[in-house]
Amino acid sequence: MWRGGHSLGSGADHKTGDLSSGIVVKALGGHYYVRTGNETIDCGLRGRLKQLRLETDLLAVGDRVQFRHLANGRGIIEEVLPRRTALSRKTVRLGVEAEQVLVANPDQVVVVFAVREPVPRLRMLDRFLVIAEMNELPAVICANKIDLAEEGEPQALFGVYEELGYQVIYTSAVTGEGVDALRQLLTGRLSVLCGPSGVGKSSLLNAVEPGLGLTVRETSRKTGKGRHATVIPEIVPLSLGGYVADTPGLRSLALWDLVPEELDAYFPEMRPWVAHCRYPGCSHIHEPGCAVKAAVERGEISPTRYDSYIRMHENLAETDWWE
Ligand SMILES: Nc1nc2c(ncn2[C@@H]2O[C@H](COP(=O)(O)OP(=O)(O)OP(=O)(O)O)[C@@H](O)[C@H]2O)c(=O)[nH]1
Ligand SMILES: [Mg+2]
Ligand SMILES: [Zn+2]
Repeated sequence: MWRGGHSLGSGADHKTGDLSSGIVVKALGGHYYVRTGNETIDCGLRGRLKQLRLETDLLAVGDRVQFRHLANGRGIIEEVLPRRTALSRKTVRLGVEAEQVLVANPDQVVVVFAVREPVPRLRMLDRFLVIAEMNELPAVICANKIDLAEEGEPQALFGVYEELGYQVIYTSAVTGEGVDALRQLLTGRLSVLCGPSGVGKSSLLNAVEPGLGLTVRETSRKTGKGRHATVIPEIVPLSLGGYVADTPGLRSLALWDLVPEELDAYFPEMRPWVAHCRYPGCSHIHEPGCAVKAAVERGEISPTRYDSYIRMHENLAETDWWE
């Protein structure tokens, strides 16, 4: 696993013409801000790299690059290293199916939900988990605002996910409980933080790293429609090593490229059963002899998770079912 950016690059003592390696932390209008050591260099892209690539994005935040230092303090990217992982969605470019990369090389997705305020919509959590599964990224759940909950309430809400094998950490940005565990989880990794508005993502990052100074909402309000950022513009370096993409953008990551027939593959608890259904291509909704439904009836699959599956299956034809 790639760990942080501390050992990368030569720091401030580089000479013009030297090659350094680094990671793209921000991409804006043809400028790529590359983190190397403890500095960030404004880089352009070598012309030969600019050839239109239809099948995937040329560069995204999280990409590791080799760049050359220029006399004016800027840099020029000479090479983009192969991506290890990606959080991406399918799109179509000039009639060709293509990949839009939201973050390159993430190590994990951290899905943040509040125990209360706002009331957790676990179906939305299930969608985030499906996105992580689709992208073959490990997902960790962070249940925040435990200071607002009754004794045992957080576990009652999120325990089912622990049983599924997902790591769940219980936190409060107010009391600081669980913040060490979150810090440990984020250190040395590139994490994509996602979750509904107002659950405390920015507050948690500020608690993990005082001085980060991310904007925290005074009161949580509903996100206006029309805010549909599909690219993640920036990843934030952590002083302990590691990077975090704190993004509202995932909300708009509709799963329109997922076909209903594939959905069962992204519910880990269903995987062992699908081969035992009577009919191949069973939707696990109305067919007789369905091993998944039988497992639900025996209590081996959570009824709420199964309900999420059914809703997602029904809604997959719709293009914008995030909000
Ligand atoms: N009681 C309590 N309040 C919290 C906690 N974490 C955050 N808050 C409050 O919840 C509100 C929203 O926090 P933010 O950190 O802005 O939430 P966010 O997830 O970054 O929201 P967006 O940026 O809109 O996606 C603020 O009023 C915070 O002070 C917590 O652990 N406990
Ligand atoms: Mg925020
Ligand atoms: Zn079935």
